[in-house]
Amino acid sequence: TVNVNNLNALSDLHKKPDANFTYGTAGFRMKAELLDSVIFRTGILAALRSKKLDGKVIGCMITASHNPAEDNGVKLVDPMGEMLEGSWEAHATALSNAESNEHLIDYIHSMVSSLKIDLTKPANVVFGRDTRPSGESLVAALADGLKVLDATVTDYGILTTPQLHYITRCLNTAGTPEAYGEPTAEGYYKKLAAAFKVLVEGKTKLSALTLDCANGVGAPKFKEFLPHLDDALSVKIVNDDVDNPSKLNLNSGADFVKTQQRGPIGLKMAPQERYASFDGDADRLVYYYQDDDNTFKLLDGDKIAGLAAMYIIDLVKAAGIDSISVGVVQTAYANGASTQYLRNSLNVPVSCVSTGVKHLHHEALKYDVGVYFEANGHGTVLFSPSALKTIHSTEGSNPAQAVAARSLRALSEVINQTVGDAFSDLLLVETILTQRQWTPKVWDQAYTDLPNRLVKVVVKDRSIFKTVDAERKLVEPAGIQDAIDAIVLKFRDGRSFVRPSGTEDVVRVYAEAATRPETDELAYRIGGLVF
Ligand code: NG1
Ligand code: ZN
Repeated sequence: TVNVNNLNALSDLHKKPDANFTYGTAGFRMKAELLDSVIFRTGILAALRSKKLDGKVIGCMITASHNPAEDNGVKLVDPMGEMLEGSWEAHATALSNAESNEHLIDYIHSMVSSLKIDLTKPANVVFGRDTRPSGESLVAALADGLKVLDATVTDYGILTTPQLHYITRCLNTAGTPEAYGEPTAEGYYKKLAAAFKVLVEGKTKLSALTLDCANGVGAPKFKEFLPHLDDALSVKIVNDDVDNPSKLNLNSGADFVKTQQRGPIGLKMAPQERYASFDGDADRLVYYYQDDDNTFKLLDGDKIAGLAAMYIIDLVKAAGIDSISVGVVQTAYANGASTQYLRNSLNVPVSCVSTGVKHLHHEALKYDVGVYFEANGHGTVLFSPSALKTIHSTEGSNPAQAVAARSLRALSEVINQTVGDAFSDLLLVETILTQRQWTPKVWDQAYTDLPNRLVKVVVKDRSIFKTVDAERKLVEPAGIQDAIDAIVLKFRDGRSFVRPSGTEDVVRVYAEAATRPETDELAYRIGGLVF
């Protein structure tokens, strides 16, 4: 059983405030001052998870991503670098809400017996954090939680979220045929850089990319990374001020650019140049440029997915291995024009799943090569074991096939297989643009986005909103969906859906239609149904 005295003493240092917590799609996330007890208990959970999995290494990332500087959060990473298994989210929530040390111990014991956790097994946990100042004391709370069950821990300091996912997978696969790389930031840089150099070898280098790091962890980490590229890529970093914590994500970063549909404040854009933004923990990426008539053009997660799918389909054909199935996974927030492009121009199967990366990741595993992106720029490409086997065993029967097969191998190395990764995705996009010698405008010409509008509606109780069909239909409150359908019918290319947010206390209304005025009117009318 658990050493109760030890737990009491440690838990008394991290008393639960009067609040209710939920481990949601983004883990726990809130004002940092509320998080101390939550993170302490997440440490206990991480150790239990490791023991349950026979001592496999569990990752723990302290970050609040694109949220304001005063927020923070925590997410657990399972052994292969994926998100915490869904069924454990409820345990995370229950532990965080236990009202007393006694309740906490009772819950731990109930987990131990119902999940058959052998407490004599070792627990191994690694953790990292973003640049938020609150991270330091929260790491101490986490370390205390890990002491409760005598976990062996390694503090990796400041990292991007995808780096921690990568390291977790490396540690758990070391010495096996699935070995993923050296379990350090340095190892990560080396792996990505080596693959990228193969992909752009012999091609004319593009003009410099301007990269907005949202004044977050992406800035120091991308600066560490650049020398590994040996000048294969020119990047000009902006918004790299991590010494002024209040600037984090402020008027900058991928979320700002995507939701505001404009460049970060203070960035002077020149026509036809390439720009990109990371979010605050460098797992999201969006690109953008300014057209000749000075209009702002966004190349979001949907555009990245389209570009990646197009390129991979071509490579697979060029390598003579088009038995490999390529599929794309989106959510309902994907622009309708992107879905049309994928289905009708690329002839690639497209699935739609609920919001949240774990759903996309899960669905993408069904394809030999599964491309998944949320419109907000979070996504990656997964290569199945059988696809990897084919790619590695293909030599090609002529030089062109051999080159394509080599590119596919390098692509599977440059792309982070654990989670959406802004560094990896940036290298993926730069690879394709370099290979094709494309400007952002040429990339953008694949299809034209339908005008769209995303609105937040504050309601009394968002829990009464229940959806089905990958969140595209409301079943409760009764009657609203019929009203939505009736309105949508009146709009050309109209599409709209309503769902409760998993991360904010709001209901989101999404609308798209043939023109901007029609889209705005559609969003307004649907919003009126919910309000
Ligand atoms: P919610 O708040 O459930 O809509 C948001 C994003 C998701 C995902 C999560 C996790 C939109 C519309 N929603 O979810 O895509 O990124 O946050 O961070 O962008
Ligand atoms: Zn993020």
